[in-house]
Amino acid sequence: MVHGIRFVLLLALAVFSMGASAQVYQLTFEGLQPGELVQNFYNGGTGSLGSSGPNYGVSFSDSALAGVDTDVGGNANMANEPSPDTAVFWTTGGSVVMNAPAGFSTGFSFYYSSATAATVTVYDGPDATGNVLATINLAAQHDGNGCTGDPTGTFCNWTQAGASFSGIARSVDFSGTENQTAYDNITIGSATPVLAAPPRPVPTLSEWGMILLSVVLMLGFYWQRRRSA
Ligand SMILES: [Ca+2]
Ligand SMILES: [Ca+2]
Ligand SMILES: [Ca+2]
Repeated sequence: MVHGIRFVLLLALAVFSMGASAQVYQLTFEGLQPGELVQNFYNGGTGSLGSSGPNYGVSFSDSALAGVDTDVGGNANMANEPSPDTAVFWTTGGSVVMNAPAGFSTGFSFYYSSATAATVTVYDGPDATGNVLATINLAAQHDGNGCTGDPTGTFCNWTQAGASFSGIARSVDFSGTENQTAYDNITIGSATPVLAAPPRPVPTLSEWGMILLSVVLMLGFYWQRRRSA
């Protein structure tokens, strides 16, 4: 029995020492004001109008701005956003780049609504440079499936898309046409978008190791008490 416990303990320590980072973050863009540039809203700073969100170490190039549903007094002609009532889009600059200097692994995903075909590209370098880790091609679908909703909005059909990749990603290029593509529930670290809001980080391998270690220690004490009873 003691040998068995020792083995599981060593296993837990091995998992603990791997220490891989696999946190999942979801960007819902809620909290930004209509037309506010996202900028450092998710980077420990603020958007262009002073709004601040959780610090995920993620920033956006200057043209990225918040679209808030016109049904709630905003600036965006949309409906059925996966997290109401704010999404991200842009009106100048051709595309938007998201930078995550600390890097992320495993996968990348989001919901989108687009009147044109678009492509999202994940890179291992900053500012859409370095190796391409994943390419996600998107079809136009913004008013598809006969969608209606909340109560108005032409960009009413939202589809989830994403990709798994190996390596460490540091930037993402969102293409599409200005004013024709919107993104929401951008999920860092997962090939499928996380729906829970607010986002909760999933336990990392090292955290799983700690959980396993705790269970093993509790079982160990239990067995010892039984044997000495
Ligand atoms: Ca809405
Ligand atoms: Ca609407
Ligand atoms: Ca949202």
